[in-house]
Amino acid sequence: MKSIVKLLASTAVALIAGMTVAQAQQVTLRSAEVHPDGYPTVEAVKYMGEIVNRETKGRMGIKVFPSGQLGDEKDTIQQTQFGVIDMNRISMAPLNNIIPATRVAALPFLFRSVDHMHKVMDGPIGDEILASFEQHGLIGLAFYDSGARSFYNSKRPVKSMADLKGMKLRVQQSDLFIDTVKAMGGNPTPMPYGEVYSGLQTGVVDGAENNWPSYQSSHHYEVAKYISLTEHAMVPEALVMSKRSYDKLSKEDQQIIRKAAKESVLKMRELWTAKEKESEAIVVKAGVEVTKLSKDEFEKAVEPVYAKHVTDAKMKDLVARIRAVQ
Ligand code: BDP
Repeated sequence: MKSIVKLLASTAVALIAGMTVAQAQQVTLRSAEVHPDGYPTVEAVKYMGEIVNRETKGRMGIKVFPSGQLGDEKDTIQQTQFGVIDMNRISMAPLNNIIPATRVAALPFLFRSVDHMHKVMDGPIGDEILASFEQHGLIGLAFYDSGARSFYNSKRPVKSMADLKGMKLRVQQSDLFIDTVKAMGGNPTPMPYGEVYSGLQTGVVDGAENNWPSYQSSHHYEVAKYISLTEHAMVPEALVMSKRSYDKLSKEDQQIIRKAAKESVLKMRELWTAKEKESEAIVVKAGVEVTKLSKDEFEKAVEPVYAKHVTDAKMKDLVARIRAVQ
């Protein structure tokens, strides 16, 4: 009996000692990312980490795990909800099946221009969408730029919708995207980003769709040299934190995180604008064939996607308000 008491007492002492050490220790938030080092989103989150580090006098930092080291987006989103991963920079498309409000950002041809998208996402509508993440275990911190997405493939130049007919096209893991590609006549194949290069190379898929920086940095252009500027979707990136990790922080540290995330948006914008131009130049120099085409028939073809996905009053209202933003 005596020895048990002794053991318990010593364990308690060890625990308390451990706690003090832990409190003094630096907290490092692990952040998931599918893009490689140097990609604008990676650098923007690192930049946010520097601000957090400075503001907390070294108590807290962020470590970005690039190139899908922590898994593909669908998996890491779940792990972020569980608190296994603290932060995540993801496209809003793989959030579509989890958080209804994110669907508006992936609706084809909803944003009229990058300017329109910025006005919406930087304003109250963007804040409202970010706030809706919380009931799904995620804290929406900020949106990052992601340009416009266009189709590319290994088969032929796509000059009109007829050329897309029957093509096996990789899409992000989002039902909305599956329906969008179907509506345009393609044959959608959902697949994690990290598998697309080999999918294109081996012919599992004929094509995919993405923005210039992803097309270039993923090397997809090497195995799918025909790109058509359909610019059918402008899906901003979302920077999120696990609600479980967030709730462990003091109110003061939570504010530091929120503010640093917003500050990194400006940095991201600068990096993005430069990278878009650079990536386009790299792929053109490498010999990809760029096709400009009229978007009218594509826009018309996706009308049923709205009929299917913008059904409840809340979504209808959100879409109407987005369209009204000048
Ligand atoms: C890129 C996004 C990235 C997505 C990828 C994709 O930045 O988050 O994983 O598209 O298509 O534009 O999966």
